[in-house]
Amino acid sequence: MQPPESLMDSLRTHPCFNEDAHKSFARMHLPVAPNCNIQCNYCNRKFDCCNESRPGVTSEVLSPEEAMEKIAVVKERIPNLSVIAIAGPGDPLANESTLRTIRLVKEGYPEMSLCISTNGLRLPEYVDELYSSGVRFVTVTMNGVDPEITKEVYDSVIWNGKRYEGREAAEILLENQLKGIDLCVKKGMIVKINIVLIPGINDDHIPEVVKKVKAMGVYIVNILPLIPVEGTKFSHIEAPTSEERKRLLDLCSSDIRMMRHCRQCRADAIGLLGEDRSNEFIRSNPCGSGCGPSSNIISSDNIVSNRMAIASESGITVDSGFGNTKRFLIYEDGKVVDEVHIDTNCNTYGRPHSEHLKDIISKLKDCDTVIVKEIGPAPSRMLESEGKKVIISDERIEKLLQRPIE
Ligand code: CLF
Ligand code: SF4
Repeated sequence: MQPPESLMDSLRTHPCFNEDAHKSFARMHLPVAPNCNIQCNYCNRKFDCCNESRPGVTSEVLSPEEAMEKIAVVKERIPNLSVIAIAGPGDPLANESTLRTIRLVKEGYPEMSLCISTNGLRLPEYVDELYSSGVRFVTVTMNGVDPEITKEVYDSVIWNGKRYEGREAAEILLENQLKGIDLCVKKGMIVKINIVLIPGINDDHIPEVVKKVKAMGVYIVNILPLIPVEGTKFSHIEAPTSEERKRLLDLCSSDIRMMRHCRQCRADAIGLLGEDRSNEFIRSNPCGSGCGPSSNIISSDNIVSNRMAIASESGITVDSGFGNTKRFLIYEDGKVVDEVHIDTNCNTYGRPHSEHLKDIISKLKDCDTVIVKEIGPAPSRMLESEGKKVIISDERIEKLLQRPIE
């Protein structure tokens, strides 16, 4: 189906919906949606590592406000960013923060195309709001149109506060997916269907799914190979080969436009498809698995080489005072090289505040510059007596580090 004329420009720059755009235009996923309302038998969102790339994985979950700050940083570094999307790590429509984020993005970055990827369970009730909030690209992951087949794909569905399993769960999900797709198409949104190819479960059924969604006015279909993940019901199923997937893509391409360049992105993916740069922008190293602290958001141009401790909980601005910060990010040559955590509950155990300050200072002993949002005269003197430079600032870290520290 031909998309509305008014969306042709957005389509021209969408790296997923338009293969010609995927080498020149970047997308950014905002991981603001941790909750999910169904359980797919191939999904395990507990595993979280910055080295793993697949849907459902993220290195951090952001609030809408943090997501906005992150966009500003990413936009400066990736000027060809054209799409802002919400794709998890759970289901966007099972999280209130999704719509709040979308509205903020629409207001702050009206030039961006907005995209969401959902399981479709709550799509019918959100179509109007998504549309009025500027979302024009919608992906629904739909693994079958026959509940007898899809009941094998889903462990459970939470609907109206009740948990369903088996055929009943599959019927509820399917009814909402079809209704949601229909409403989106009628609204003039561009719809993509993702189908996970699960050998032995839905492989023979996929052509029927494609025919059905084509008849409904869906623009493009994406067949993704199952990634067998540890700890899931489908961990024992072997992933389909690229030949098996290609055979299906070829078979179905006479019916509808097929996506062949999907990279099965993480929920916090950033950059061109195939060149994920999310690791550059995470605020800290949360996985502790040897990935190393991110060299994130910092440009090293014009930076005087020294070891600086910056009080920042957001990782984006200098946002905390010396005595109450939960952490210092340690920078060398403009890059994050370490992180120092401060126990801010210590005063509740009756220790004098001066002990707490001494503790912090000893943790920063090998830093020559300390940058904080605020600091009292006593700790400031203590630091200076140890030869450390104290800078008070509430600037963006990136900006701050772009000029030499005198
Ligand atoms: Fe993200 Fe998905 Fe929007 Fe693209 S990804 S929400 S449509 S902006 Fe793209 Fe990644 Fe494949 Fe998704 S390559 S997994 S299809
Ligand atoms: Fe995981 Fe997405 Fe399925 Fe939810 S809908 S269980 S997040 S794959």
